[in-house]
Amino acid sequence: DRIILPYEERAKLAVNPVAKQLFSIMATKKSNLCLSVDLTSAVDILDLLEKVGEHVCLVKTHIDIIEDFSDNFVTQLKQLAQRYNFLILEDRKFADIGHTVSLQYSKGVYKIGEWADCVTSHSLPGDGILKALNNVMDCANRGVFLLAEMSSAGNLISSDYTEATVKMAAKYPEAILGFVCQNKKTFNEPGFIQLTPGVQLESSKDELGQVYNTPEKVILENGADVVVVGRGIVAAKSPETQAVIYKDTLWKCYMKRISG
Ligand code: S5P
Repeated sequence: DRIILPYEERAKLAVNPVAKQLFSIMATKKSNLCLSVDLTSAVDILDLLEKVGEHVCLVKTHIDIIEDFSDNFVTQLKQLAQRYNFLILEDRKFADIGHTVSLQYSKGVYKIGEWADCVTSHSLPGDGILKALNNVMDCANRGVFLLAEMSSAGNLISSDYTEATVKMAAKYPEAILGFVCQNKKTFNEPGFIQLTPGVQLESSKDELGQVYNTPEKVILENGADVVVVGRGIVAAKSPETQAVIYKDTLWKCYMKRISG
């Protein structure tokens, strides 16, 4: 059962090197917290990461919401990642035909492939999307989280879709870090990582369909390995204090889970 294995053990079972690295960073930093820095100012993002970088294993960006994007932002982001030992996930949610996705990944203003350790992708278009990413990425230091489920109310993903997504990933194991999903039954492979968003300290929802579960629920019941928190930290009065609270709470749940 993957969910009772410690991250150190799962690092050894991961095929993709970035997945190995993420498991190792979690074990070293004692943090399974992914911060979703959904802010629109580059300066604000860098300020925030200066304060909370030491507490997170992964930083998730939506690069296309930043109003003052520049290559210098990317340089500084990479420096912070190095200094605080976290990885960068660009939450691009690719969803087009393979050819278009390979261009979206490597070209344009953002040149995602140059700086993001990993990206998110939908499986909707079929396995051409993974073939494209696999071709354009260097899987020695890049990888993909595939969306197998979503957190939002009323999303159209069915259990058949989820199952087919996991099967699709099995065709490109060297490119895949794991799945964005909500349920521990989604996959068994211990070398893959379960990335779970839709988390706050109290279960609740926002006014646009987002559904929040608690750390206990997502880690102990639902099998989350890395937990994505956005507004729970970013919109707090003191994001730094709140990041520590999330980090400690999430880690305690993980420790409880692996101790059986
Ligand atoms: O199913 C999903 C998948 C993702 S990647 N539900 C999500 O909410 N996300 C992302 O996680 C979403 O795009 C956002 O960046 C983050 C959740 O942010 P929060 O502020 O609701 O915690």
